[in-house]
Amino acid sequence: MSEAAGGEGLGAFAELFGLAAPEPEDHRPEPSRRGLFRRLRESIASSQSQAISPQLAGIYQSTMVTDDLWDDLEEALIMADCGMPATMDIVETLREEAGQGRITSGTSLGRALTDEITRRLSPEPPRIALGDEPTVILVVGVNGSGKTTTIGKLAHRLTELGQKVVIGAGDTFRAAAVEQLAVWADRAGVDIVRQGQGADPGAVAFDAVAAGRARGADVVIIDTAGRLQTQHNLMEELRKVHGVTGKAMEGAPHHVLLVIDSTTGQNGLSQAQLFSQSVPVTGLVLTKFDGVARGGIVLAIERELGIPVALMGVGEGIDDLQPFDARAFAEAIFSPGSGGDA
Ligand SMILES: Nc1nc2c(ncn2[C@@H]2O[C@H](COP(=O)(O)OP(=O)(O)O)[C@@H](O)[C@H]2O)c(=O)[nH]1
Ligand SMILES: [Mg+2]
Repeated sequence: MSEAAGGEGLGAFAELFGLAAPEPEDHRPEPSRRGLFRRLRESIASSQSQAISPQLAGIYQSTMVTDDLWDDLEEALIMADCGMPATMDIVETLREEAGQGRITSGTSLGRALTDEITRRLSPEPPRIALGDEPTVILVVGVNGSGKTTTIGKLAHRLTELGQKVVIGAGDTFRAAAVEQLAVWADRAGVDIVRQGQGADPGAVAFDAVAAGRARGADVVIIDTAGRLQTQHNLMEELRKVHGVTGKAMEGAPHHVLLVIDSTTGQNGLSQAQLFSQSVPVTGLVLTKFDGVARGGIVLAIERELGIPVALMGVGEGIDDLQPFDARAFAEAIFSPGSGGDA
């Protein structure tokens, strides 16, 4: 069982969903943001030390603002997958701050960098507000990005918060996908609505919403396929599922979460562009952050498409999902020592 077992971090979830935070059963204090930062850092330290570490060391050891310092910063941002345009924006902003005398060393540059990334990623805190009727969440993303796993983790957290959850097995393309979701439903202790392999995913989504309403569910989460014969077919199918969901209940889906795997790097931006052309993506889930600690792609996505990050996957366990915290994210990637040796 992971460190986070037993409801740790529930307060942040309650906030994300606009729910009242539950009384902690064992009276352990909620972990602070520092605690979240530390855990993120621990989970990524080894993988990151191979990546951005030399640049970060270069930055934080610098006692003056030199050309080398700006080069290190630029490289660190590129290696963290922020993409060229976002990197250039950030460097320019920080150069202006340096010009105004607010950045005088590597350490103050590091602090300004974290502030700048936080500012860019959270103009306002992301919310997945829940209403009176079931709130319907459609989960989309390429195959293997972590959709099914995220749905299992999310169902678990919502259940812990006293919400009744129904999940719909809308990935009917692969038989194993329904089974995998059923295992997660079982673990989280929630109902699953499913049909056989090859069933119409729209029909499954419709049934899931109908079942959610009939059973008085608070949240209905719908899984989808991430791969079909062609990209065009996949996008058409998602558009259909989205439309059918709206027929089952006016206003649904209320949220469309796009799952992005941190390890896919720059490709995440094209994925976000592609998916948001077929469905209105309302939030991102950045998965597998534990593996690479890059994930700067969310800066590129925020810059190009204005889609905020809602959740972050930090492992394969049921508790390894956290509401996104821009500052903890920025610090986990760019703080001194986050590379292990700086
Ligand atoms: N390390 C790590 N692995 C993850 C995370 N999220 C998902 N995975 C793994 O990624 C693989 C694909 O996940 P899955 O949910 O099946 O992806 P889907 O095809 O989008 O439904 C599985 O082996 C998951 O255990 C995460 O946050 N961290
Ligand atoms: Mg899946």
